[in-house]
Amino acid sequence: MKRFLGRKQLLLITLLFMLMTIGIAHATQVFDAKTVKSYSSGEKASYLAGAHISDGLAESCDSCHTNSVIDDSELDINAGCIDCHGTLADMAEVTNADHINPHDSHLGDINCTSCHAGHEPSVTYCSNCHVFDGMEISHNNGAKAKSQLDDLDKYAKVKPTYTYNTDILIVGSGATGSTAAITAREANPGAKITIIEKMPISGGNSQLAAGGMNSANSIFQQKLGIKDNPDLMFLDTMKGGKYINSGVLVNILSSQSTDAIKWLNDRGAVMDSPGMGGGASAARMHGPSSGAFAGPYLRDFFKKSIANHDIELRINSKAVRIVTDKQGAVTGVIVKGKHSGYYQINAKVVVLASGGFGANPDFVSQFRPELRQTATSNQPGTQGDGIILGEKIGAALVDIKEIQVNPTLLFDSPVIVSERVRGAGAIFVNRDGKRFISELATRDVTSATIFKQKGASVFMIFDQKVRDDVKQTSAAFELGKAKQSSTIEGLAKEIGVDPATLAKTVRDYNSYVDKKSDPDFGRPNLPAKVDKSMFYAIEVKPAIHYVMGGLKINEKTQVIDKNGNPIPNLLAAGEVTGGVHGANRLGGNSMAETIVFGRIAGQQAAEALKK
Ligand code: MEZ
Repeated sequence: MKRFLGRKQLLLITLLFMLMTIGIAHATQVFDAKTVKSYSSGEKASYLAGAHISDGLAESCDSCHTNSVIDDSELDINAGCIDCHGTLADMAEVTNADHINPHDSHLGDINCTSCHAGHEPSVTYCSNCHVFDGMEISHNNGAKAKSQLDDLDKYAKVKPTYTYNTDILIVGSGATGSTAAITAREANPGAKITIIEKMPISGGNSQLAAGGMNSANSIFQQKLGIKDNPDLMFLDTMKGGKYINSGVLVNILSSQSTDAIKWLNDRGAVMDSPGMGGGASAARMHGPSSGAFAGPYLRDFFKKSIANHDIELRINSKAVRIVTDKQGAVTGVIVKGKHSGYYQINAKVVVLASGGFGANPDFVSQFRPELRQTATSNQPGTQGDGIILGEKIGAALVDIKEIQVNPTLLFDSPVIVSERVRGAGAIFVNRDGKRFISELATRDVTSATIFKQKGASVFMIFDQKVRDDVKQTSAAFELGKAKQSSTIEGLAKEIGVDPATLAKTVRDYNSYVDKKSDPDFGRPNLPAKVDKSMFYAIEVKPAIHYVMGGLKINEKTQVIDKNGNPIPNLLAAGEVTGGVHGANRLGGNSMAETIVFGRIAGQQAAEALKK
């Protein structure tokens, strides 16, 4: 045999044989008495593995782990869950709930293990936003995800145990990272493109977007005869940002926004319904006309596109350090895989698309201490990792103190009631039953004014027409947080304000709609009276929604260092960067930024491979 096989081959065969033996032993091993005992009583019995063992549903580790090596994707374990319990859609039929069905949600088709953990208490992604009464999923009692904030310093010295090579590495799987990946793939069909996502679910923060994406002079505005142009969007954005934005970046945003919506449309994501947003001179916030929320709609589109474009997506994979060579050029990233541990991904170019830090109270309160206790609309992964990682290798930061507080978080819930609802005709009233601002003022002004109202929360009042026209009120109804009545006076009683005052407020407002002018607060659009029964009220309060600051980039999305030079091989786009929105972002400009700058980053990454 030695004559035919070299030393290496022999070693390989021996290794394979050993692995097979271990595999067989593993496959046939049933739980020993100690394991059964430890998982059958006490805390462990309530974890999924424990519950399965003590209920006699699992005979051995193999009942759940069909593969002895657990991959970060957790696909093998999930195949096991599906084998016994059916798909997510099957489970949705079983858990068909009154209000919210956790198995049929805006998060789309996700792994069972995104919410259910085997050997520790489950921390469901969705319980960060929702409270499911009586939900016992082995067993978290509604626990929120732990803050992902861990001092990235502790990773400074970790040693990767193996390396992996790719051409373009994208950190973050939201709209920006996905757009960059697809653009790079279209520009370079042969490149290896990898996206890493630290959360168990892809889609980032942008998958929670409700309202839509700004685009000036879009194909859809043209069809509807809406007069708008990029210059107007530029002026609105600069004014909204209090003129501290980078004019160069805003010019790119507005001038390329027209094509960005067409880019999506040409690939099957149709954002054909423009609505009005705060601080905008035209209805340019585009969402799908089906009324679907823009974020989940685009997330589904991106998920499919990523799969169809042969782009590798690694979930449960957190970037913990950017690797540079002696000249300071980026050569890759150290990753902490949930199961695979620390390893290094070498890449010719790295794109940071990892979002902001709105869910990180420690980060936020460094700059705005008064916001420490303020709620957030952000998903729990929005911790500022990319900003910290970039800064550690010398990236400059801009506008880092500029944190956006969105005025309309649904009370006692992290769901934003979209600006489109006000754009379609909802009005604000305070506890005195009076309007107190133009409903389409910019977010900074509106939030500051709401903080000054009694109770620091207010009501959005609207009628059946608005409810039918914009679906973005639906979360309030699904969560049981909307009040309703067939009369304005009845609604006033529901929310505890004086009926006669609220009736006068609505009467006055309706007369302004007739006159097309709001003498009280100068609201720029008065689309419809509040006069079609039923009438509704939703209590809202301000919440941290977005961070305007981040890594400094140039017009090519190259990350700029503290000396003003591009850091070689490092690009960034989206909320991880600063400069586009200045001191205050206009609603709809974030989605526009993800597509516009995601495309530039993708083109630049593909370009970099040619060098
Ligand atoms: O861009 C946003 O944050 C946005 C449009 C939010 C919303 O009100 O829907």
